[in-house]
Amino acid sequence: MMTSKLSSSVLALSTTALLMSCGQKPKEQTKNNTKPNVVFIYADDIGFGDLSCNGAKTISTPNVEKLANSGVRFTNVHSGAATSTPSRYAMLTGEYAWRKEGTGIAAGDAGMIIRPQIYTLADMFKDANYHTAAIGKWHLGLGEKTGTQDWNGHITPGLSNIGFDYSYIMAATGDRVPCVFVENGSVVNLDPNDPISVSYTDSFPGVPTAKNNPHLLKLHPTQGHDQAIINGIPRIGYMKGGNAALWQDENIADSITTKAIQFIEQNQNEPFFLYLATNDAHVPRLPHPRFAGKSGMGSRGDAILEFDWTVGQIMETLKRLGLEENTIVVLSSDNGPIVDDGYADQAIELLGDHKPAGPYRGGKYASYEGGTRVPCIVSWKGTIEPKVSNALLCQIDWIKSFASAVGVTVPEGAAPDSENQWDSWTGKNEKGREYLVLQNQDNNLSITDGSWKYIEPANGPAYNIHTGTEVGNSKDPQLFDLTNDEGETTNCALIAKEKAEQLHTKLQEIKDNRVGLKQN
Ligand code: NG6
Ligand code: CA
Repeated sequence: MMTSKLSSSVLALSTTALLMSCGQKPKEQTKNNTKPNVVFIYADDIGFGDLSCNGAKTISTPNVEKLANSGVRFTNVHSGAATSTPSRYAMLTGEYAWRKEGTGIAAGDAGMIIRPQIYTLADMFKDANYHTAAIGKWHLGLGEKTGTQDWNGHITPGLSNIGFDYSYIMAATGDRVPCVFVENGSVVNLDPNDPISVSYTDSFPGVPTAKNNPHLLKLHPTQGHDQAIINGIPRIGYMKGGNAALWQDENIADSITTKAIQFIEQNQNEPFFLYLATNDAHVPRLPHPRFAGKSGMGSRGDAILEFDWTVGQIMETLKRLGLEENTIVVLSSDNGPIVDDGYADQAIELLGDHKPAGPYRGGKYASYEGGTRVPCIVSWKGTIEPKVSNALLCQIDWIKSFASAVGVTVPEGAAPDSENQWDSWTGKNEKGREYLVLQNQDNNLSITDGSWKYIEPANGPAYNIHTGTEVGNSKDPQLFDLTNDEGETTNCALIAKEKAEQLHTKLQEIKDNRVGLKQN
């Protein structure tokens, strides 16, 4: 590593000398002290109330708390959707996922959902000469078409086609096959004599399934999760082979964190953008044994402690390398919390008084605030004043906001639903958005202006068929006065008719407004 660094700086020097000797002005070198590094730490299924900085009393997350105390802690930031794939799609593209077919929760063999021609957050950072990486959970598909990836060769298109110089990812989720890491398009540690096969339709003859072999399981499903058995854990989808490449569930956080630290170390002398998407606290929750029993809340709580540990590791690395004051750290989550998401891991039994969504109603999958109102911290030591902000903002706004911060104009039509809210993200003001449209698991929409929330009448079950948790679908319009009723207990659609009408009209307008949408 030393050698290659040395030789590249020698190369840079000699290029400069060469250009100068030819009478040309050398292109200005990008220095780390001219552009801040940007690190996104993106949790999975961690709710607003799961962190002690947001008021959790029965669990302590000191590293997140320290970060919150050093930056802006937001109380009204939303993920773009109440589940992972659409939420991540919206965040990375700046386009509401409900505008785009095929952005629902992706299978592990889904084709790449963000096609190469779409302009992404990572493309934007590349335009600003950043070195970019995605490490951790991906869940936005890989390869040309669903079910056609060559897991034993080079999987393309992939993240390098949408702006990431480096990637080390889980293709989908911890509970979906293939249970392997993919580094720059190739499965890590693959033994060519034991090739991987993946199917989301058919089981592989001779390979035991969870459904027919419950005695082989070390963790049992409560819903679904009855197909492949990997490491004794039942999963979604079937998989055969690739034994040497399988991740160890207990080591996922360590692997991801190690790769993130390496990326920071290797890029400490240039501006970098790191999208670090943790597996914590998604199911199956198997945090490293050093966290076992530490939360007193079972593996869900322990996984939250593991997430906090990851945050601590990243902050320590930035400090050790002297990058703290030149790095913006953003922390958030892809959707609201869920307690039992399909495994008998005692999350419900051991929950006690803990409120994963804090004061908000619902959680993952839902139109209610708990579905998308997620933890969010933006910290930039020495530049951003610590404070609490109640501005209404969405992760979809990061692309245009950071573009303005690093001096990039996104191409015409790109990131059509994103707003430049840089002054709100940095706590200079609390203006935030005027309106925000959100989607639940069924793509049913709601709109909020920060004070009021309107959920459009919709077909579909009121409860998630697996988890039994409410998702907000109702045939009647719903209106909540968030200022006086943050827990959305009273539907005032029939009382505050004018407000309901106004938000309904606005929602239609935003739905119809496809102006500027890029063809893709
Ligand atoms: C659901 C899974 C759930 C989780 C979710 C995606 C079942 C019964 N439930 O279908 O366990 O994987 O999909 O979560 O299979 S997300 O956070 O990635 O959107
Ligand atoms: Ca999630």
